[in-house]
Order: sequence, then structure tokens, then C-alpha cells
Amino acid sequence: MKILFILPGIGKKSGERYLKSWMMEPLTVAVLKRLTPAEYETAFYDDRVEPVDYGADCDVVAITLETYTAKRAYEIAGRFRSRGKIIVCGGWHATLCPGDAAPHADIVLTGNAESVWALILSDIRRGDYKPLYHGETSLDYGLPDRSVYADKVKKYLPVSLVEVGRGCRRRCEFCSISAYYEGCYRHRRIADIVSEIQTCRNKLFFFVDDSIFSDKAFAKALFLEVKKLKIIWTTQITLDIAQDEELLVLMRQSGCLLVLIGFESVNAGNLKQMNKAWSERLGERDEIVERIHRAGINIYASFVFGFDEDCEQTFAEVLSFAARRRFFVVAFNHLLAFPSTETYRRFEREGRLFSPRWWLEEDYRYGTVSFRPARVTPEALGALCGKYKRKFYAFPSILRRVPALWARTKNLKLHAAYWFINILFHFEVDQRLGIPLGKNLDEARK
Ligand code: B12
Ligand code: SF4
Repeated sequence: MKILFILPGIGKKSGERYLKSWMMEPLTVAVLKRLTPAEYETAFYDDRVEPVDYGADCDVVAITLETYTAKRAYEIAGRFRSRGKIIVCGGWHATLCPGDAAPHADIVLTGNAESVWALILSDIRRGDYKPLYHGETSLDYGLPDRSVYADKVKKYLPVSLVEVGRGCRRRCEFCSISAYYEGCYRHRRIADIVSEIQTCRNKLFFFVDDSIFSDKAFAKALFLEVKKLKIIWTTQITLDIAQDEELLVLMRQSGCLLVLIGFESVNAGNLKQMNKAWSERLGERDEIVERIHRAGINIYASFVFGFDEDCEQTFAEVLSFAARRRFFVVAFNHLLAFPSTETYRRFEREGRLFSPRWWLEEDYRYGTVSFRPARVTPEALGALCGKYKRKFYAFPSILRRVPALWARTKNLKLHAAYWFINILFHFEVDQRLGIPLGKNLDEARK
């Protein structure tokens, strides 16, 4: 039996390249490959970097779904299904919205694959499979098998993705992680993480966790081991990291030079609405940021706009905060109602969603606001995100942040990364706005 893994792309504008900053190695597929018993043959198409061969020889097509890639995934599924192939869908969107995926698949998996993938395959082989499986949370996969994308590795950004744990102890209203893991967190064994790092080709690592110190004692033990490996790494964390000096020092000593922090807003009302008021209670935000910066750790600050107190004034306040704190990079995204999140349910209750399945709408594009914000129009909210990103990524603003970066770290690789990412984001502000979901991916790749 032959399994074809497919990672669908979001879409692209006609004649343009796939967005560079989205082209990271597909860790998900390396984990699935690892979980696939050796008796099955496998192949993999990465829709972001190569055309999918719809005539490919296979028995089962295993597709990973995110909400943004669902439309494209269903198109690919349809093409293979018309040739009698068995379609299995899994991933975030299949997990949070299985009913959406079901009409396009023979089998939908919700949750994690570790405990059920081998069973699904043997059920298929016996010709006796169920339409829906659920896999409990488990990170029992040993080491991912990256051979599955060895032929495409040069097309990805030169950073290795490694997973430490899954879940997050926080419960933000808009977040898919919170919707599925419901405040729980599980982690891998330190020995596996260390062995995996040692086998990776890059010296730069992204620990893809959403909140890496959800278990502080474990995180400290891990960082002590990672320190010995002399790598540079980045991850996503929550602002309360600043309360633990020991953790900050350990992170920096183990090679962490940059962290993504979801600040989301500087407005107290918005933070309360999104169930992130705890971050307000940590104390004065400038002082908290300063503590992280003093430890030599740079910040990728992420903000979300579209909560009920947002208007142009809140954008201006966030920009002023971001400029004052000289952040490494920022994200200014509009709020999105991802399925099964509390935000989705609230907007549905309040009758504010334009379409219950906005991600499948023919004219939905990256940057389209699909709900009615309280204080601005949907179009204005989308446009304000673009306007303030352009201000932050204007060349004078990029230059102004350099002396502060130099004061925080003299690591030349990080300085090179600063220029690379800021210039990339400078050009991507307008490239990403308006990307049509599910479109133009069968065009010849550049
Ligand atoms: C790394 C990452 C990225 C990387 C790209 C990674 C890549 N190569 O594609 C970057 C930084 C570029 C990125 C960008 C974006 N991301 Co992202 N990203 C992640 C992150 C942090 C880790 C993903 C990962 O590798 N996990 C490790 C693997 C092993 O776990 P997994 O993917 O969940 O897979 C397991 C199961 O889901 C299941 N499974 C998955 N697929 C399949 C398929 C089959 C057939 C089966 C049987 C099982 C199965 O099996 C696996 C093992 O159990 C996740 C959050 C998270 N913790 O997962 C967000 C996440 C996936 N991203 C998200 C989003 C929104 C985005 C962006 C749209 C953000 C933006 N505004 O630009 C873009 C879209 C990029 C794109 N799709 O092209 C959301 C998706 C939400 C949703 N409902 O779809 C997530 C969940 C984050 C969040 N907080 O909500 N992202
Ligand atoms: S802290 Fe981040 S990952 Fe955790 S629930 Fe909030 S947004 Fe999601």
C-alpha cells in the first residue's frame, strides 16, 4: 500500500511566488512519516514549492489541513477521489471542524496522530475503516523522519523546526490551541529533543511550541541540556516569562536570542475581552519588556486588532509602544474567527460573522475581515493593519531600531537575521494582503 502525504498551500497571487516567510520545513509530515510503519511505501508533495501530480501512483492520500489551507485541500482531495483514492484528512482544521472536512474525505482524524495512525492504515488495508478517528494527546514519536522532504530541503528557510511540547496553559478567546488543548500542556522527553537537535542540518532552531515554559521545572532542565549543544534558537512564549529571572538567564545561556510574544493589545478592555487580562496584571508593560531585553533576548511582538475597543487610536498606541521598545519585528494582524474558538462562538451569538465558513468563500482573501468590528468598518480594520505594518517596516524605522539591537546583542548572525527578516517583511506587507485562498497553486512554479 502506498501513501501520498500532501501539505496544501494557502494560495498565491497569479504570477507571484509563494510567500517566502511561510516556507518552513513541514515538521508535521516528518512526524507522520515517522509514525508510518516501514511496510508502507510513502511519497510527499509540498504544494507550496512544487506542483502536485494528480496522476501519482498511490492508494491513500493523507492531507494536512489548516483553516487557511482547507479550501485548497478539498480541491486536491476531490482530484484524487475522482480516481478512487482513499482520502484521509487530519491537522488543526480537521480537528476543530471535522464536519467541514468530512464531505471531502473518507476518513477524518481529530487530535494527534501518534496513537492512531498505524491503526488507521491497517484498517484501510483490511478494507474496514471508520469515517472518524480521534487521537488523544501524545508526543510519543521518538525522532521525526525528515527523509520525507530531503529532496526539497533547499527550498525551505534555513531553520530547523523542533517540537518540545503541545498545548498552552492559557485560554485566550481567539486561539485554536486553547480551543483544542483547553489549557493543558504535554511535553516530549529531553533525551529525544536533544538527539533530534543533534541530527538536524541547521544551526538555527525554532521550537514550535506555543508556550515553551508551561512546565517551568521541565523547561529549566531542558535549557540546561540545550546549552551544551551551542545552537541558536527561537520560540513563542508568554509575557510572564519576565517574572522568572532564572528562566530568562537559562534561556539566553542556552542560545535563545529571539522570542515571539503575543502581546495582542495594549488596551485593558480588549485584553479582558480576549481573556488575557492576566497579562495586564503583570505590571507596567515597558518595564516587563525591558527585563526581557536586559537578559539579551529580542522580541518578535505580535498584536491582534479587531476587539471591541479597537479603532485607529489603538493602532497608533501600539505603534508608539513598538517603536519605543525597539522590537526586533512585529506582527499586526486582524482578528480572525477560527472555528471552534470562543471568539467564533461569540461572533456567531452576536450575529457578527458575515459567513459561517468564511474560509471557503470564493472571494475570501488573506487580510479580509470576515466579521463586523465594533468601532471601525471591516474594510478599515484590514486597511489599518496594512497601514501600520508599512510604518513599522519603513526603512527609517528599521534603521532606528539597530542601535538598540546592538546594545542587546553583538551576535552577528542575529544582526544578519534582523536585516533579512525586516527587509523580507517590508516587501511582504503588500505581497501577503489580498492572497486568494486556494488559488493559482497549479500554475508552473517559479
Ligand atoms: C510552525 C508553525 C508555522 C510555520 C510554518 C510551519 C510549516 N512548515 O507549515 C510558520 C511560522 C511559517 C507558520 C505560518 C502560519 N501559521 Co502556523 N503554526 C506553526 C505551529 C507553531 C507549529 C506547527 C507544527 O509543526 N506542529 C508540530 C506538528 C507535529 O503538529 P501538528 O501540525 O499539530 O500535527 C499533528 C496533528 O495535528 C496530526 N496531523 C496533522 N496533519 C495531519 C494529517 C493527517 C492525514 C493525519 C492523519 C494527522 C495529521 O498529526 C500530527 C502529529 O500528532 C502551529 C501551532 C502548533 N503548535 O501546532 C501554528 C498554526 C498551525 N499556525 C497557524 C496559523 C494561523 C498560521 C498563519 C496563517 C499565520 C499568519 N497569519 O500568517 C500562517 C500560515 C502559513 C501556511 N500554512 O502556509 C494556526 C492554524 C490555526 C487553524 N485553525 O488552522 C496554528 C495552529 C497556530 C495557532 N496559534 O492557532 N506557522
Ligand atoms: S497564550 Fe498564546 S498559545 Fe496560549 S492560549 Fe493564548 S494565544 Fe493561544
